[in-house]
Amino acid sequence: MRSFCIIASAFAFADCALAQTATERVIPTLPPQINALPSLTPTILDNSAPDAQDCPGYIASNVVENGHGLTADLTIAGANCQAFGNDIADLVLEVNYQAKERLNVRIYPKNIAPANSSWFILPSHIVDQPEWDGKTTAESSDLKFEWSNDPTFQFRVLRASNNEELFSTYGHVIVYEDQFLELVTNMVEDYNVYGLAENIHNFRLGNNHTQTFYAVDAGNSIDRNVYGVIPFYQETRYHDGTNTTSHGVYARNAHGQEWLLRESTIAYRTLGGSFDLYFLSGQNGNGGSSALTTIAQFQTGCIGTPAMQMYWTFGYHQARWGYENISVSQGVVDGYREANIPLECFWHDLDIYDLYRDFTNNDVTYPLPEFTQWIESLHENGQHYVPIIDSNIYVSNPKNESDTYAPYENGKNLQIFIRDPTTGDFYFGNNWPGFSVWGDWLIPSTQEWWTNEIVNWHKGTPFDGIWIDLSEAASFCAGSCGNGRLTENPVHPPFLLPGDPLTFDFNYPEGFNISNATEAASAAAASASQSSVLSASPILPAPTTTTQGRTEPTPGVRNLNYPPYVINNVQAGHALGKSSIVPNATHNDQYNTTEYEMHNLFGLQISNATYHALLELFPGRRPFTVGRSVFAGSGKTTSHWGGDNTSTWGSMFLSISQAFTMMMSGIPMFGADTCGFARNTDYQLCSRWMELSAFFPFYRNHNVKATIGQEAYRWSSVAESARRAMAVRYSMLTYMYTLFYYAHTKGETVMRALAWEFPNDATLRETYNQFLLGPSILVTPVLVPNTETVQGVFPGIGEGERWYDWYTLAEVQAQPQENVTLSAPLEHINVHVRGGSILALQQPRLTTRDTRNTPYSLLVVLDESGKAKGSLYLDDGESLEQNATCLVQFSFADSCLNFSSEGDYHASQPLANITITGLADPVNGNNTHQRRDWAHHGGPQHSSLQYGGTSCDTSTFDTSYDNGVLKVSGTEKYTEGGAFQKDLNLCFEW
Ligand code: MIG
Repeated sequence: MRSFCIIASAFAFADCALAQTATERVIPTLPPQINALPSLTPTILDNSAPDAQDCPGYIASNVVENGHGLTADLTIAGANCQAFGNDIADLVLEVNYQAKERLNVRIYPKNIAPANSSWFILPSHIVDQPEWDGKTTAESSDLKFEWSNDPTFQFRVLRASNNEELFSTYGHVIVYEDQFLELVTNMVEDYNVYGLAENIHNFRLGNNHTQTFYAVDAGNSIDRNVYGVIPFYQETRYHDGTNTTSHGVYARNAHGQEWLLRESTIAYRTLGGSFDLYFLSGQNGNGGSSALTTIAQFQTGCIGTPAMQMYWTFGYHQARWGYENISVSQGVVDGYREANIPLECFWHDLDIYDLYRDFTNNDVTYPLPEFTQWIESLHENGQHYVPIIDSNIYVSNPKNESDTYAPYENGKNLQIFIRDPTTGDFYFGNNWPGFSVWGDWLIPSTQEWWTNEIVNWHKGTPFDGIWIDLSEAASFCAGSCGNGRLTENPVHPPFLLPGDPLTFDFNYPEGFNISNATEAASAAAASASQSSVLSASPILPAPTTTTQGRTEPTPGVRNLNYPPYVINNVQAGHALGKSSIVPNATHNDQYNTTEYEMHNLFGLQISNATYHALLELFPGRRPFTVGRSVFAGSGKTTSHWGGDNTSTWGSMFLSISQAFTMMMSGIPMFGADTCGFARNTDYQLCSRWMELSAFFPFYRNHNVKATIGQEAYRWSSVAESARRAMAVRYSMLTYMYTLFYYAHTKGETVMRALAWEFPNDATLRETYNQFLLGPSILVTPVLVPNTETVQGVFPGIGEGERWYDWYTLAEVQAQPQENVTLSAPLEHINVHVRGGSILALQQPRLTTRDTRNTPYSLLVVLDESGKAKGSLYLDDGESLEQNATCLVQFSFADSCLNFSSEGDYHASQPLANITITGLADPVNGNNTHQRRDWAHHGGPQHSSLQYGGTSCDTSTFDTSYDNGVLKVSGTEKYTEGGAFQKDLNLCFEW
């Protein structure tokens, strides 16, 4: 199979895929040359490449201090070195103590011709540019900037309180060329750096990793560049188990770039722009610093906090590429209903379109008005609908009057597409529909056009949100390959695509040969025979490539398509123009900004435009848009999915660290294609993955064409896993929603690494086989096949932490750092609740709407001193601006439960019952607390309830006590006006 992998340019599925079905696509086919580009050696692998550190560096002069920082001139300290571009002799340095916790260092060219400004300056209207708060001074800052001219300009950033060096270019030169910037910081030994999203890599990035940033349409690109670019890292330093410190660095630059994490340094290299560095102290009010504070500072101070999502979006989503028609789609909806598995939202992929053209409907398979009615039937059942929109727009055949495609014609009239510099006409790339153009988001009328298309399309396809795909932006050919060929549309690229003949995917997850030996054998045979048919008569020839090394910088010339520094782009051949709009394509703004500057921003811009279109369509309602390519700040408007992963155990595992990077990047509405996108899944992997993703904010099962179906009801074990995991998820939807409220208002994280919650435990610094949801829920998924147990740690044990099994409420017995073996039958995911938490729960139903209408219950989980607290945020679940909200604070101490709320939002569901666990003495360590010997009495003797200040009769309560767990029901009677309408005080006497 591997030898026929000629799909690799568009689909870096390690093995190519797919379909026995006949293609719907029409020849002509583009010639192979149209996809062929020279194959380049990435500079990091090129031993003959110049070392930019041999450049002369700069000398600072004219230093002017202004109380909140300084400005200076930087002048090149020797001859131009032309390492990977043309040196810029005169630079400006600006240092600003922008806020107590944030220091900014900017270095940019002194003389920028207006027409060239986009080479160097990233506009603040596209990506937020943090500025001085107007009050912080050098003295009041958490941080301290120091510099020296000896031997050339170098700087460092210290923590003011103890002079801890956080960042230092001492001993390294600054390199500033028109296509290459470099600075190098010294790192502490065995440093712990996290973030640099998006990546599919270990959580702790390690001391020997290169993170390349260039938005790319490539599946499962482990350790390489991915769809998103968020140049921010957080560093943790352990100090013998106490007072762990943290700080962060954000480099506001959208160019192609690389971060070279090496043993004692990190080198930061970009293909342009400026140095615009933000150092975050990570310090909270107490002078200590933490990862969570650093991440919050990045969001609140630099990029903006994430959008609040509609309540229903936290329900379960089913997508797939290959739902052929309405009745197949309805079959999926029915399948879920019949299996009693919640289905909140149904998603359609390209299948709904006529010839893959955005905003159309396929007359045969998805005809209107039946299709409209079908979507409305979902709405009637409390379900939702989200379709895909591709980033590229089909170009009408100019010679065929019956082929006028309105979205293109409308955009053409407005002249709003990206241009080909060689012809001055639009840039005609290629994607699913054939020759395609792309909206130029730098001009305002592009938004009007996009809004208009989306609003019109909604009339027949009444969606609730939009899925934006291919926003890197992806093109199947290199360059403006439609030049002179537009009459050939629609056209197929010179390689097989998923769904083409002889592309059925016969790959299964690791371990399938053990769990399903017979099927594995027949899949291997079928795969071999497909391969031999394909090799006997190749459908399409493989493109040929030539080899070319790095380009030499030419004085006065910027080589956009082949910059002298070659980043380690994951695309075969590494060229920037591979599978994307080429860098020299131009925009229609006054500077004719090129894609070279804009490439990494396309995804951010199209998602923003979609957000605004949805606001027009649904005024006042929170837009739901899920995008593939993201940049720093995308979370303010969009959600994100992990892209084309594979149906493998490894891919499932890495989805957790990928999620952590998104939590760090202010894009918490994140989830991976559950059960895996490329390749076939199997019952074990899909069971485990349905369980795992139930604890990710965005919970969607999605699958490629030409593989077996993987809806949760297709295997009894997967169905059972899904029902059980979703029951847990839907019970705690208000908790997830409350976490989002704190993400939106304070930059708190939703999923959390154990290391973030337990910062002094250095043994957790690499851990991502377990994670927390907020501070209170610990998830320990099974990540390998053929097992019924799982190992996990229970952080904090021995230091006063208590953990309880979600299902039994029994306290976990473990030693400090012990890797505890837990029972994990296939349908079970281990979930534990942290002592000290109070969660408001509801009863799981098939939709979030119905779940939201069930009575509340409270789960009180005691810490070692018999206390707990929690909060609950409520609103209408939909409005961008809320008329009324409600924030409830819960606490339990001294045998009394209290809550009170603020705000006018009224949730009418009563409080049905209360469960308190942890009333027995802690099972771990030697913490026997005298004051809790009441727990041995076999339950409370009395209880007293004050609700809204009025004493209530508790004799009708139904109370049970068993082994530390007290259950009280019968509270409905007093709370039928809405559980949290009045303050509650419930005390027990033993
Ligand atoms: O060229 O729309 O990541 O989720 O199913 C592939 C088809 C285009 C890539 C997306 C994937 C989607 C697929 N798309």
